[in-house]
Amino acid sequence: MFKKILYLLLLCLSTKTFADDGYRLWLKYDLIKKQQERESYARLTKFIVVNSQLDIIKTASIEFQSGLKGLLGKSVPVVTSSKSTGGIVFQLSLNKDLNEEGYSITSQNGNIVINANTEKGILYGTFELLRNIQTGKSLANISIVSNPKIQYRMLNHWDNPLGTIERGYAGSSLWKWYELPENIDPRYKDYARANASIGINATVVNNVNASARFMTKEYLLKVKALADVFRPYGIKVFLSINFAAPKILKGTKTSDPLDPQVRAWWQAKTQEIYSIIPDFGGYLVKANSEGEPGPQDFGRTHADGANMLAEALKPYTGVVIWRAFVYKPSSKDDQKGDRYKEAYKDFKPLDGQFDKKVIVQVKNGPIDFQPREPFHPLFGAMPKTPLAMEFQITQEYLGFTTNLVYLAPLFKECLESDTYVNGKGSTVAKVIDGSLHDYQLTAIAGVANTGSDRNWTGHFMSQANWYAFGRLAWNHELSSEQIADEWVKMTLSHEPKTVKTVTKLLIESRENYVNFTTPLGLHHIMGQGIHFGPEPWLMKSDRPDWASAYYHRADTLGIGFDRTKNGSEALLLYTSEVQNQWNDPAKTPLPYLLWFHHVGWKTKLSTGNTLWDELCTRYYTGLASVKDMRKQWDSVKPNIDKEIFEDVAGRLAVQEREAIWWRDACVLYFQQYSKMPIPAQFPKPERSLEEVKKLVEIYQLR
Ligand code: BDP
Repeated sequence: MFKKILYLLLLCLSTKTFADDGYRLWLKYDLIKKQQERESYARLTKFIVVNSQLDIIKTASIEFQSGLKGLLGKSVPVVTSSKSTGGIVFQLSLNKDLNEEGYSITSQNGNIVINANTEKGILYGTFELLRNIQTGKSLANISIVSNPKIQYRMLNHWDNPLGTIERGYAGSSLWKWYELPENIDPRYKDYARANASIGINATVVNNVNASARFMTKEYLLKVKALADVFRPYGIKVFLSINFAAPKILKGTKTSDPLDPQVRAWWQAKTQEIYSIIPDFGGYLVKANSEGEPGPQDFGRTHADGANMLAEALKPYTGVVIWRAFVYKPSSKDDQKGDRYKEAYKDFKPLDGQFDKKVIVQVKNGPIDFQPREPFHPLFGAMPKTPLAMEFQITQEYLGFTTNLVYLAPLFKECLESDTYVNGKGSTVAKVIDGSLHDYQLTAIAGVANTGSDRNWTGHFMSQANWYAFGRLAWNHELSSEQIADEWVKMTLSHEPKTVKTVTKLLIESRENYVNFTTPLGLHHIMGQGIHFGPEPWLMKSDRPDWASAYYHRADTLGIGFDRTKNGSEALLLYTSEVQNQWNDPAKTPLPYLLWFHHVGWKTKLSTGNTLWDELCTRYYTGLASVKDMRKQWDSVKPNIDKEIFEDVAGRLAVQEREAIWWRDACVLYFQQYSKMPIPAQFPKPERSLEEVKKLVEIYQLR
């Protein structure tokens, strides 16, 4: 009897599938199902040769062991040398083909050798090898050489001291500031592992709208505790600073960057920081933007402010990352006023005036992380100043955590845009990886989407955006498909049809989102403040350029923002080749049309439709595509963990509701101007514009 119960219990345990809560991200290391496959990997991973005591190397070998334990179900011994074959060798030795963090993985005399110039290279190579196993690639005759194209691959956390996250939708901050430095949440380490696995090597832990308290000794000790956890994973900590910190903390009477006392304050503060965190990464600064203090408060320039901080960092390895996200309300008499041009106007004249330690961080587009933007006109315009890319991973304008939107295509679209500054092929990617202008510093930042939610990102599928950001930061030449394919295999399933279906769903998701929210180049027509849901009817705001009408300019004649020489002239900020692409409304690609032109409702487009009909078509097909996404997701149900399946399915249902909301709002609102009927093939919205407008209150979004 007892034996029987025991047998049943064992059977039960061995067949039970545990619900997956998504915590393990893409580092699941679940046992590979096919025994034959496991054995083929096991034959090549009999031992690991490690003969270094460096912390990061230790991290790599521990990760490798735990990875293989999970994937192959066996313990792999770590040895300091071996004469036998069939093992992995960590080889820290000079390799001219590799840069500081690069690695090679090759089959050599029956072993697989991970070679790198530094311990960080070994760590990244280890994760690459694991990824090869996780995604089912053969290791026989493996031959990989990989160098990161960008030096600083960073996350920017907009996390506040009291645990909230600006534009964060996945719970509260990961950092428990009050409990630090004494209490170290084990999650800090898992955060570091996840980042290291995709090559992220820097993190800014606090909001760009920065509290000065991060400069106090108390907080620096908390930050140090985080830095200590991240260091063995090759991750450096940066801090966002409040430019007025010297005055706020009562160290000086002013924060004027040319004031000797202010300069001395920053020097002393920087020295203190390095005495606490010797490998501190540096400062990230939002200045004179959206009410934040900055050098212009004292009649100084952004360069004056940045150079003061660079001077303070001079004795150390740190750098200054100065953000170009600035815009002032244009004055009433400025007929050509356009937020599009603000950063360019402020920064372009400063090219050549920044210290060598300064990087200027530019958002991908000129307005603000919209579902689609043309590339920022500063890219290519500052050959003497290293420019960093700032992408947003958190979905501030892309439906928070109820919308499945895979962002790799958005990132790639910007990176592959051609600035033409040095002729054809002068892509944004080549600007930021330094190859175009020979920048000595290179950086790329992603505004993080992580939070305290168990699955880190709220929407399970948004994990793919964190993953994609890291992979592209390492190598912007990877394709969106390739990254999606890897991610699906590592997190969801290996079953070929599932991989294909989910990859397709991811790839199409961003265009679908654009279609049901801001098709044809519409932008910034979302709910005010919250940046969620539609609000195209917003005519006035505290600032003109926060109102939707400022951007869509709908009237009885047409819709769109004329940014040509007849309008705001923003288009003139680009090279003539780029201008040629977007100058003529008849030739402007439809995704950018209303970014640059005010187009008549009845104008015929390349699709054969009038503008009005095309606009309606996009809203309706956008919704249809969400319905289709739901079907695609349902079709993979048998191969997806139940908990994850249900959660994503539920969010997709909400997304459909939101797509109807957007469609109804925009079609009904713009129809007031076009005065044209909704094309006959589409059913009319079931509610009135007034009813749709009320949803903001009903959902309590304000
Ligand atoms: C906008 C956000 C705001 C940020 C700002 C920034 O709405 O919360 O503080 O960007 O990047 O997208 O500084």
